[in-house]
Amino acid sequence: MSTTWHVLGAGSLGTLWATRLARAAVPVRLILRDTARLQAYETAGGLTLVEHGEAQHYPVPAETPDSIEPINRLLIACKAYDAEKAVAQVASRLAPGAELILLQNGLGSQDAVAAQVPQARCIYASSTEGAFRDGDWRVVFAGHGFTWLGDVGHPVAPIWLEDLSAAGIPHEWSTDILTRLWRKLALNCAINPLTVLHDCRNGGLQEHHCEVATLCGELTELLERCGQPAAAENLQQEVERVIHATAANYSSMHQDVNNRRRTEISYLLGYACKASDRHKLNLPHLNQLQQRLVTHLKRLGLPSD
Ligand code: NAD
Ligand code: KPL
Repeated sequence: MSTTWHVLGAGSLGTLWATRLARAAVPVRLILRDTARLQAYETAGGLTLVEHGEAQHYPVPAETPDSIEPINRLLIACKAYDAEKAVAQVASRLAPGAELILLQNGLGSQDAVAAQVPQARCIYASSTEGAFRDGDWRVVFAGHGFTWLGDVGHPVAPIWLEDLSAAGIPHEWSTDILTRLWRKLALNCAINPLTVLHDCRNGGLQEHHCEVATLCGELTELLERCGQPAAAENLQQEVERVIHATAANYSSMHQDVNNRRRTEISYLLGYACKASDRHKLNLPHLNQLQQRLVTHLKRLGLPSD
C-alpha cells in the first residue's frame, strides 16, 4: 500500500491534485480548516472536478488539522499568505522523514515553511496548470500545464513521483527549482500588477510596451544580483511571448482583485522589492509599481500585503 497523500487546502489546486490522485487509486485525504468545513464537505459528499466540460465526483476522505493520524506526505495547497499558519496547525502530526510539497506561487512562503519544520523534507513546486472554483468543493480544470518540483538542499528525486505519473499529473524533477520560481516571479511582476493598474487582459499590455520593457530591465538586474542569471536570460522576450500567448486571459492577480480576494503581492512584487533593498539596488520603476499597486488595493478596500 503506498503512502497516503494529505492535501492541506481544498481550493483550486488542492482539488485538482486530490481528485487526480484519487482517480488513480492513490490514497489521499483532505485536511479541512475546522469541523464546520468538514461537516459542510461531508454533506456535499466529496469533490467534483470538471474537465473538458464533464463533471466527475470523487468522495475523497477528509479530516480536520487536529486529527491524530500521522502525516508522511503533505501537499500544501493554500495561498502563500496562509501557508505558514496552515502548516503550524499540523506540524505536530508530521512523522519522522515526512515530506512536504509546496505549491505556492512567488517566493518567501516556501523558505518560511521550511524553517518552521526543519525535520521534514520540503519540496518546492512551480506549476503552470490552471484551475478555478465554480462552486463549493467544485473545481474546473481550466489550463493544462506542467509542474516542476525540486529540493534546494537535496538533488535526488523522490520515489513517489511515480504517484504523479499514475495520476496523470505532468511533472518533471528540477535541480534548479529556485531558478524556475524566480523566473515565474519575474514574469508575474512584469505582467500581473500592470494588468491590475491598467484594468486589462494580458494582451492589453501590448499597448504599454515601454513600461513593460523598463520593468524587465530592472527585473533582469535584480535576478542577476540575486545570483539567478539563468532566470534573467531573455526575460523581456519571454514576457512579451507570454503576453502574446495569453493575450485573451486575465492575469491571476487581476482575477483576485476583480473577485475582491486578497492578492499574493507580498510574495511577488513585495519579495522582489525587499530583495532589491537587501542588495542596495536602485530600481525606481519596480518600487513605484509596488507603491502604485498598494495604493490601488487600499483604495479598493483590499488587503495590500
Ligand atoms: P485557493 O484559494 O483556491 O485554495 C486555497 C485553499 O486553502 C482554500 O480552500 C482555503 O480555504 C484553504 N486553506 C487556507 N488556509 C487553510 C488552513 N489553515 N487549513 C485548511 N485549509 C486552508 O488557492 P489556489 O488557487 O488553489 O492557489 C494555491 C496556490 O497555488 C497559490 O499560491 C497560487 O498562486 C498557486 N497556483 C494556483 C494556480 C491556479 O490555477 N489556481 C496555478 C498555479 C499556481
Ligand atoms: O502566471 C501568470 C498569472 O497570471 O499569474 C501569467 C499568465 C504568466 C501572467 O503573469
